[in-house]
Amino acid sequence: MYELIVLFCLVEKEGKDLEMLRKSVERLTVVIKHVKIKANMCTSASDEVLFQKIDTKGVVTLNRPKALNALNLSMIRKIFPVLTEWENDPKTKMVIIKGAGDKAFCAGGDVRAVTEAGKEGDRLAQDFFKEEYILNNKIGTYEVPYIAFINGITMGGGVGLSVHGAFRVASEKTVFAMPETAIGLFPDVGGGHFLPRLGGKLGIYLALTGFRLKGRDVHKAGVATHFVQDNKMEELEKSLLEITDPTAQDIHHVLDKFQKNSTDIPDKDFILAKDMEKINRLFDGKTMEEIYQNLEQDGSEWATTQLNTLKKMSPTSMKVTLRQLLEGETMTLQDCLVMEYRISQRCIEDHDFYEGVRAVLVDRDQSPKWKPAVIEGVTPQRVEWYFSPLPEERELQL
Ligand code: QUE
Repeated sequence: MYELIVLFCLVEKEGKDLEMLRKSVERLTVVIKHVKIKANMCTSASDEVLFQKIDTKGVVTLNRPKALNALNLSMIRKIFPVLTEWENDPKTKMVIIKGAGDKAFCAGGDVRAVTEAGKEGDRLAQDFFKEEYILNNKIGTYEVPYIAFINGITMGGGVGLSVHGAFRVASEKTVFAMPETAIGLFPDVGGGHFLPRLGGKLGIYLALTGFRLKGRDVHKAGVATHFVQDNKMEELEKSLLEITDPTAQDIHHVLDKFQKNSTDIPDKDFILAKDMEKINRLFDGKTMEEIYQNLEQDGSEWATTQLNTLKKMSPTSMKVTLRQLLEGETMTLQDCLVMEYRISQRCIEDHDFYEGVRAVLVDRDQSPKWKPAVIEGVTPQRVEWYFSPLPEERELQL
């Protein structure tokens, strides 16, 4: 824009005719376009993802604030090649990912679009999960320090864009959850890998109940690597971008410094500290029936509350999730994603995912009619089917 104004001034001064002006503007427009492509910058407000390369650092901004930056297939298809290009460029020393707006980092995957496609037998339902998990794996194996600013709603698909990376910075605005059992899905995007690696049975508890962690608790649970208060986030980004040729250690140092200075937000005990003994004991079961029995036998108010929460979730989702996390505990991220891709495709072939999205996100009546309606109705054979291999050519390959 500045260039255009300068050009207009020059033309005024020198009294060139209109045709020449038109040609000059045309040439300049082409030049600006090329410069933008070269700099890998997309500045149009309609772009769902923004990319900036600031000398040796890349910044990705999820840019659908009205949809809480929910991740759709076209965003995945924009992010993956840029992350790959940056990783392959030896000059890249750091990548930051953040969400536009002040509400969300990323509220999840665009599961509504996926279920609509699934009903029509559209490829999107296969492609979305496949390409999303390939992106999760890229982040999990990224060779350049990757920093996710998760200061806002971070659920499902948003967790997959952050938790496998080297650094995750939470603020008091962070709300973290893996809420998929409420929509007949399961905690995918590598949930089978990171959830069982949180302390004790915490991951199983978070996955089955969809419990929301907020602020410092996201850090205390081990989901975030750092806590920095929201009003310091901009300054944090600036400080990170100012480091010349940053190493992981330099980044650590800056994050630690900002965390130390985030004392406006009071530090309290971990919200689940008082419940961890019960979580570790009562959510320690090989089957959902065992966990239900543990909670029933305990009979405390807390246990009854948990039981009532679980009874609202998809029984199929819960059984599949429990097995996914128990198996995932000893599996690589890659093997977890292959397993999760199989499960995702079975969700598309089954009933509860459609019913859950309808009840929670479409009609919003919050009254899903699960099939089967109770855990006793979900047979071991049915669970087995969710984990069974796909035809060779449909399997996720990493
Ligand atoms: C459970 C979920 C999801 C959810 C709500 C739940 C989920 C998801 C979204 C979501 C939120 C905002 C959007 C959007 C989707 O909500 O996975 O497209 O704009 O993606 O209770 O699992």
